[in-house]
Amino acid sequence: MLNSNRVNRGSAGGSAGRGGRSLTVQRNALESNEVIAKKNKAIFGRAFVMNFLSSPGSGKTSLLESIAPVLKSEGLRAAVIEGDVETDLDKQRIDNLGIPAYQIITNGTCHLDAKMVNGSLGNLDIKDADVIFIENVGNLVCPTSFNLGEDMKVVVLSITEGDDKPLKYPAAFYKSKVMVINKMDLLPVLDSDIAKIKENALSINKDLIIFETSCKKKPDGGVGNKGIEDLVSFIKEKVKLKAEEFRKIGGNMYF
Ligand SMILES: Nc1nc2c(ncn2[C@@H]2O[C@H](COP(=O)(O)OP(=O)(O)O)[C@@H](O)[C@H]2O)c(=O)[nH]1
Ligand SMILES: [Mg+2]
Repeated sequence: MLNSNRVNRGSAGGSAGRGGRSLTVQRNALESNEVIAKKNKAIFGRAFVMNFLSSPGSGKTSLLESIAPVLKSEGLRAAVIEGDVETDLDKQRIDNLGIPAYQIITNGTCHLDAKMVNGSLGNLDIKDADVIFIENVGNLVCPTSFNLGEDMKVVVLSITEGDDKPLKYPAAFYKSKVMVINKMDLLPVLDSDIAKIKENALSINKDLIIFETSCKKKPDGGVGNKGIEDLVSFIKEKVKLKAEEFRKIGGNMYF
């Protein structure tokens, strides 16, 4: 069914020769990215690392604002690496939570790569971090190609975006372990078909773990809802498992 929706746009490389050269350059870039990603993984150590992907505005930063303070209140240490093409506005939001954050400004590049993240690690105190969140640049295409050394990619899709997006941007859903369906509070005023979003996403990746969240603040300022609570529990469990695994192998596995 998926193939019938695909449009064949031919080679992006022009002539076969130029296309071949460009593919070689791309492959080399991805191979050297893998080498640095492995180094990042070693530096991350026992911290559990989540790489958040989504379209701009799906709620990546809002999710971090909802989750990180809860983790902090439960004694877990979080750190955030922000990726943005132009500004440090998202870092400012994380700073307001009193959580260590570093902003990578890509100057127009549409994704984070392992080298950019590696460069950030000397500027962010992650020595005692239990969990590190990476907010990637907002789009569902380029960030999917780059391993940053994370433990998992998390794709965020807000219900305003349409149930066809998993089919249109399959790599983001195929490469992620978790999908967060955000802005669930808007359901009463939208025609979003949550069952269809899930069906489409699971047709791309049958193992996706799905959370339904709302980051909308309550009158008391809190954002507690079952989706956020479930996501926090999931992260806590992963933090625990990663630390155990790290202890078991004496911290040497990734070197
Ligand atoms: N109603 C509603 N608005 C949300 C929710 N999550 C985020 N937003 C709003 O969506 C906009 C974009 O959110 P942001 O976290 O900056 O998205 P990002 O670009 O993915 O980091 C902001 O105005 C948020 O307040 C949600 O769950 N419900
Ligand atoms: Mg953001």
